[in-house]
Amino acid sequence: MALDRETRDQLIQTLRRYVTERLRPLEAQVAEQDLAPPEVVEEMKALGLFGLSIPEEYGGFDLSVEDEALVSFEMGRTSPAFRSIYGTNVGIGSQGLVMFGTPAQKARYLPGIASGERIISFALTEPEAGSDSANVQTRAIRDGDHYVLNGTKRYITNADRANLFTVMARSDPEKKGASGVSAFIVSRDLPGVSVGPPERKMGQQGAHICDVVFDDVRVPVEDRLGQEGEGFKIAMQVLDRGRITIAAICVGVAERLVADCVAYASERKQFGQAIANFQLVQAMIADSKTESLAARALTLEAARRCDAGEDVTLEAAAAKLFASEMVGRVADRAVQIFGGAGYVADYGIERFYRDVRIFRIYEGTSQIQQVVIARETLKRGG
Ligand code: COS
Repeated sequence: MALDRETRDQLIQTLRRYVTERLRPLEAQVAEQDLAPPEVVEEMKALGLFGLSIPEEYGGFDLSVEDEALVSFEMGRTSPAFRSIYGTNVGIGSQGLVMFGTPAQKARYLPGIASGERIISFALTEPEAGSDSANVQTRAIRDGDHYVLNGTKRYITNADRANLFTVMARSDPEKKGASGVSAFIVSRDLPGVSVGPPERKMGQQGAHICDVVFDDVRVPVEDRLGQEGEGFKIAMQVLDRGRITIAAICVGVAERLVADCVAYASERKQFGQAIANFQLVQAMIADSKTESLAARALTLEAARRCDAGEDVTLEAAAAKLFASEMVGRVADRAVQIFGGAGYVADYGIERFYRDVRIFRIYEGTSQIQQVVIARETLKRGG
């Protein structure tokens, strides 16, 4: 549902204030402690962030993809770890349920997801199924009115906080590829589900990724999403929408960094004047500004087409590819403009430089986006 202009502006203003006054001062602390304060999680619940994309009848805001992108532009203007707190609940964790769940499944799970009482993660990736996600080895073998799940999922965002997982597993071991995969909603408290410790990683401290292991986990048949064999397509459609959101976060981070560069370059003096006066510094600011505007336009175009019900596989991949590569270049220029201060930890710029690196990898690497874009372009004939 698209918000009316006034409500949308109010929401954006509220979030802008929250990011500026509340989240930005906490960035260094969250990175150091690798933990978001519990009171911030509670505030995000109160703001309704966990239910942005969940239908109103289940307690969410039911935002259009475009409005959600506008929210992500704002939430992108701080450490990406903050957005991760609710990210899987509004994004890849919940969207399979929203798009393909039965009314009974939605009624059972979505209200808790929208309120933030339940945390849901998306469990597709495995040790041997990263880019080649149709190669999932986790088994889901039918046994009466249950499926028995066995296997390991890897790098699962929010897994340590999750009490639900959207899991893609092979229900037909005879079929090697995508058509043998089904999707399930799996509760963390089922016997046989275990979660590994958070990985130590390059950036985005405060957002955790872990292994999730299924050892003879009996999942009731009524918790299968869609029909048997539809799990891969469900995952791909979830990722199409997720990629638009990742692009939007990249735009938000880029806008933040451009603003930080302008502020720093206006204050920092060399050769007797502010370095913002130097055209070689201006060139870096101009390139970053231009590219972030281009990514913003591309992201909004993909979001609007998605809202119009169009197939946006190509547009979502293009937005994600361009925006994630763009924010990498913007962060690199930010380090350059800040010079020595960009390299030391106190200014936070090197932290963003590390934080943004994952955008080119998760929810499909840049190379996978290129594959998707090329395939779709060839299919569409141009
Ligand atoms: N929407 C709907 N259906 C889709 C789809 C999409 N976006 N993408 C693929 N499908 C369908 C195909 O149409 C095909 O259906 P049919 O068999 O009925 O023709 C089926 O799914 C298999 O698709 P395809 O043959 O394209 O599968 P591939 O194994 O070649 O894989 C890529 C396609 C590489 C694009 C896919 O595996 C991918 O996106 N990988 C990256 C995964 C990823 O993002 N991982 C990050 C994990 S989440 S953090």
